[in-house]
Amino acid sequence: LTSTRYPGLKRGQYSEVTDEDIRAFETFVPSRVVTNLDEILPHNVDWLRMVRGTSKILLKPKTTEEVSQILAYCNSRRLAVVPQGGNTGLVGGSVPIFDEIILSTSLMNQVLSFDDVSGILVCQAGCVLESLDKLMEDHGFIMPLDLGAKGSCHIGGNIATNAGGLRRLRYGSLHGNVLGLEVVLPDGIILDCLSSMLKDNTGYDLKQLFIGSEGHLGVITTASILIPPRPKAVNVTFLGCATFSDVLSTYKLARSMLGEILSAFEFLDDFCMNLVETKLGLHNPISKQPFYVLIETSGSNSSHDEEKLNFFLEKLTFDKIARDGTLATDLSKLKEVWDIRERISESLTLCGTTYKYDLSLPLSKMYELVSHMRERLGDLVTNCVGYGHLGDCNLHLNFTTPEFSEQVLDSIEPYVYQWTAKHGGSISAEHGLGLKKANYIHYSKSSPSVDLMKNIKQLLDPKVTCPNYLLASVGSIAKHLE
Ligand code: FAD
Ligand code: 2HG
Ligand code: ZN
Repeated sequence: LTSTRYPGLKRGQYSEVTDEDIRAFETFVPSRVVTNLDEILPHNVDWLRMVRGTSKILLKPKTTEEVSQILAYCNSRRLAVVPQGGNTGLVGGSVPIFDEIILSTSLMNQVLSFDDVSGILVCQAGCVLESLDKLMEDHGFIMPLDLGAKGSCHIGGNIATNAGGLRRLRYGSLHGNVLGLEVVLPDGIILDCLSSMLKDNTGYDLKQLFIGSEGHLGVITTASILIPPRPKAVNVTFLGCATFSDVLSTYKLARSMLGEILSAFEFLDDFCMNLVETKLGLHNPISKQPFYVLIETSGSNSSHDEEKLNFFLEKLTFDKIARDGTLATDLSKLKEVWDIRERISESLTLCGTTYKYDLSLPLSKMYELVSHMRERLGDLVTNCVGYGHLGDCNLHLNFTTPEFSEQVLDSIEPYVYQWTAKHGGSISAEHGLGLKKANYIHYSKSSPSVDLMKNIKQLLDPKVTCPNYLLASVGSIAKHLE
């Protein structure tokens, strides 16, 4: 079966779900086998509404043992499976392409333990990030990651994509914060790497393989995470700059003058600001400028932090690096400013089709690409915007057109990837490969690296049949190109 929706994509040699299979699933997850197509629909379509599968079955396990039974059965029957968390992924990896079984972690939402001395949280994969953060707040702690999709994304999905987000600058990546994982392998075996110890150098650190593996190698069922104490003083300053070079000078100064209290450094261009103003009705708290910078500080002593911030702001103004700015200290103003940054993706979805690029680039080259693409595409696109996690060297470059255009896509890809590779960047900084980027991995990884990834997939999921193993998920899934 070749898909007319995705030319070139062909369903693999997998079985189709029969009534007998449904009866078997009913014994594993009683009353949690969904076959009603209306109920399945939101799980078949991705957040960007660009990738749509045709799955007719959704399974909602509650326990690791249930996941294990499901995967062991699917493996023996050669049924394809796609693991799904909050379905907020941006690269088309969280939904089926054909009729894969959707395994949702939405009912795996139990917090198993939290130790407020060590700060170690153990929870199931389906816990929603924002709920975990609220719970941690009650204990005086903070989740080490935060992102615009916090209200829907699951911690298992965050770990499976190694999500970066808005706090990575301060707390580092999930490769460091995740202490242990429990994972169910494609054949149903439960791999217990659920250590809650800070140090463990006995053999290979296997859990790392699953962080950022996008559901290719197994289903993450439980995680143990090191949670930092919640900072007592949080301030946000929102600044306007005339040039991108001034944005970079602001960053350099912020690192030297704010030091250990700097917890986020985000930027957006005025094209983004126009979108959040016109599409979402958000309010720009400062005068119009070509670039905006959001700087967050988090510390333990508010007067000490404010003093540092004031010196920093004075210097920026004196040196004419920033043209305007505002300081937010109370919660509602903090949220107002963060909304401007966090809701850019949402505003883009209201413009028609979005073409998304999530790139790591040297800071000196970051905005050059945006300007260059704006010139290259001209009137072909309605919007060409640049924003992102500047403190992580991570640019989000987005384009929109009223409707999908093959011509626009061909003018962007693979050009953007070639440009990125030429400057030593990464073609996917934090969103992963999913369906959309998998064929471009060679721009960021060497052939021996890709071959080793394929061998690892083959080892863990020997029944996989597709030639492009990186498009394959758990249980010999059918997402592949031929
Ligand atoms: P899903 O979208 O359901 O799945 C993502 C991938 O992980 C899929 O390949 C899926 O098969 C796999 N998967 C899910 N759960 C499991 C599991 N338990 N075991 C194995 N595999 C699994 N990302 C960033 O890095 N930084 C950001 O700042 C950021 N901001 C965002 C803002 C918005 C508004 C949106 C919509 C997305 C944003 N993202 C960001 C994308 C990001 O990847 C996701 O939001 C999040 O990490 C995915 O979690 P999820 O539970 O929705 O996973
Ligand atoms: C963000 O940082 C997310 O806002 C989404 O990673 C980026 O939509 C995007 O391009
Ligand atoms: Zn991001």
